[in-house]
Amino acid sequence: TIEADQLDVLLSPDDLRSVLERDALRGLTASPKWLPPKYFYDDRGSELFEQITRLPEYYPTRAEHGILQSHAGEIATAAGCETLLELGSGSSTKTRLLLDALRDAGDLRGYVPVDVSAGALSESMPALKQEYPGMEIRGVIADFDAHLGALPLPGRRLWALLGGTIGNYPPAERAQFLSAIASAMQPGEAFLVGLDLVKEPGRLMRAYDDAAGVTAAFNLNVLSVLNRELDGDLDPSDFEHVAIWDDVNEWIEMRLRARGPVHARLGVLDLEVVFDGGEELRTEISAKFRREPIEAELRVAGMEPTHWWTDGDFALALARK
Ligand code: AVJ
Repeated sequence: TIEADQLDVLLSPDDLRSVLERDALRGLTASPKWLPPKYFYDDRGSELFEQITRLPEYYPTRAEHGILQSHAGEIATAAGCETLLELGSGSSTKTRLLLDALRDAGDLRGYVPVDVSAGALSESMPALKQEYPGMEIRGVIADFDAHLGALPLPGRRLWALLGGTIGNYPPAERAQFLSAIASAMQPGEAFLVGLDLVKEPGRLMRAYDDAAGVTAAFNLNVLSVLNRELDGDLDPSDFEHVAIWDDVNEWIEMRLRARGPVHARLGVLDLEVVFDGGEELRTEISAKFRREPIEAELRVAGMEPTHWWTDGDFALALARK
C-alpha cells in the first residue's frame, strides 16, 4: 500500500477522462483522423506493452537496458544528482539500475516516479520502499505535458525520460516539451533521455509489426479504451494494424485501417464516427533519432548535452541545465 504522504495527485481520473474527451473529439473529427498514443496504456494496454518489450523483434528495451547495465556508474557520476525523477516510470527494472548507481556514487536521497497511471505507481512503490530503506519515495500522478513545474524537489534531480518515449512527440510538440523540461529544471540538474536511433527500415518495421501480432493487439486495444471510457461501439475486428516507416520524417507511424466502411458512435461525446473503407486512423508516431540534430534540439530547449552512450541501435543522452 502507498501512504498518502508519499503520493501527490496532480491528475485525477476525472481530469484524465476530460482530456480524453477533448482529444478524441478533436482527433476523430480531423482529417486524417488521429489519436494521441497516451491512451494505449490502460491495464490491458500496459500488459500488452510489457509483452512487446519481450518480443524478439522489439530491440529498444533490451538495447537501453544493456546500455544502462554497462554505463549506469558513469551516468550517475556524470549526473551528480541525489534524486531520480522518472517521467513515465512504468515497470522499474531500469529504475533499479539507476538507483543502484546513484547509491554507489554516494548521493542517493530520493526517487520521484511520475506517471499518469496510479496502477503503475502502486505496483512499483511498495517494493522499492523495501529495497531502498533510507530513500525518500514520492510518487506523483501527473500528466507530464501539464505538470512539470509542480513536481516535488527533494534534492538535486536527475530527470529521466527512458524507453524512447520522446519519440511519441512530433517535432513541434517535442520542442515545446523539451523547453518545458528545461524550464522546470533547477540549475545543476541533469536530464537523461533514451533515444531510438535511425537504422535499417526492415528492422524498424518488424519491431512495430511483429510476427506474433502483439503490437497489432496493442494498437487495436485503443478502440476498447474508447468504447469503455466514451461509451462507444467500435468493433476492433473492423480494423487492421498498419505500421509504416516514413523516411522523410524518420518516424514509424502506427495506424488502424478500416477493413470496410465503418459506422460507430461514441455515446459520451454524442459523436458519430464514420470511416470510409480503407480509411486510416493514426494512433502513434515513434520518431527515430540521430545524434547531432537531437543535441541541437536540446540546446535550443536550454540544455547543454554533455554525454552520449550508445550500442549503435539506441542511445542515452545526458544534458545539463
Ligand atoms: C513506449 C513509446 C517507446 O514507440 O517504441 C511499442 C511504444 N508502440 N510498440 C515505442 C510502442 C509500438 C514505444 N514507446
